[in-house]
Amino acid sequence: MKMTFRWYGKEDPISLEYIRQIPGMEGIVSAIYDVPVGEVRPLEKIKALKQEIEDAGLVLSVIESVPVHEDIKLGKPTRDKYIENYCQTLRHLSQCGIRTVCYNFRPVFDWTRSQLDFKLEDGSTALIYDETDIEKMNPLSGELTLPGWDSSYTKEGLEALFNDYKSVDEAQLWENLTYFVRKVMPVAEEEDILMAIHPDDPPWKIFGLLRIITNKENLERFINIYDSKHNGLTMCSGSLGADKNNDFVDMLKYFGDKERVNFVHARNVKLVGEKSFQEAAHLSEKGSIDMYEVIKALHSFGYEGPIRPDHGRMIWGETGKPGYGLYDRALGAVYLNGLYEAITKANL
Ligand code: CS2
Ligand code: MN
Repeated sequence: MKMTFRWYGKEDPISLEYIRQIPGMEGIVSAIYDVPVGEVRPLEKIKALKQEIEDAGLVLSVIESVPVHEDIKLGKPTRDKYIENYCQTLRHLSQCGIRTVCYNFRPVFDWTRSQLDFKLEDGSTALIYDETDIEKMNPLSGELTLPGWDSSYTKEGLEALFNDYKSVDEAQLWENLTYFVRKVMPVAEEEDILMAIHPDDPPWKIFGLLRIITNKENLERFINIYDSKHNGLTMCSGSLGADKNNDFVDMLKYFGDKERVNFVHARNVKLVGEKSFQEAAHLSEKGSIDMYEVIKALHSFGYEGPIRPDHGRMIWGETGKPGYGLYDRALGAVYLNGLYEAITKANL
């Protein structure tokens, strides 16, 4: 496996120089952030990003994400134009040597949490999801902003979008995903890009909005839409592992053996209720995910692709983007690499 770190570009308070100083760090996961969803990511911008990262002694390993326009998820007639733009972006990325692209297919919101600075017993803070708090929230109030929310939506824009989704049921959302996958994957194959859909985070319906990339059965249904290793998965332990019915390690082995694991996110979560969880340090004993078993699974199918520590806590007084500080994610990266070294040597 190749250890990578998410970096939010020039806006990120963490410098590439610091990231490079994390022992065992090989690559960067980033994106073109200043182009609207649905538009082509221009070649020049990708080249500049790649250059900046290489100048710092790292490589640009993964683009996370190339976001999917809502019209595609809604199956609107305008989707063809946006799908063509998506394919053009893939061609540009390939020209720059990018081989892995992460994306998601979630209506309206990316990841959702109820609190950003929940104090854990050791004084660090973490993101949490509390079912009761979420139920009290009104996403259409026009006041709510949480990480993972697209703050560019106006109140009216959000209302219109919620309305549009009223006519899309689960079968229709699958159909819209199928349409997208069948158009995009031939291009990904031609351009030698491994696509990696990210599971829904959390993996259940939220604010009445459908979520379909949620469990083993649905991941299986997804990979069967298009039979190619290019149509693969981001196995995110914290997203899938938030549902107690998901056996993440079993899923990892299952899809790894089928050569569909194209990217891995390692995040630990502590399940504290039916649909409530706290994000935790990466160590197995701190959460509900056994990281030793996760890395052992990756080792068992000879995973050579990128992995990154997903969210971390805020520790040592650090402030910044919730979930994306330097220190705890760096500790996570080193821990994961340590597990990998130990498992590799034990098997020799
Ligand atoms: C990520 C997701 O920050 C995170 O939790 O795992 O936001 C992920 O980047 C996107 O859903 C991928 O499209
Ligand atoms: Mn993730």
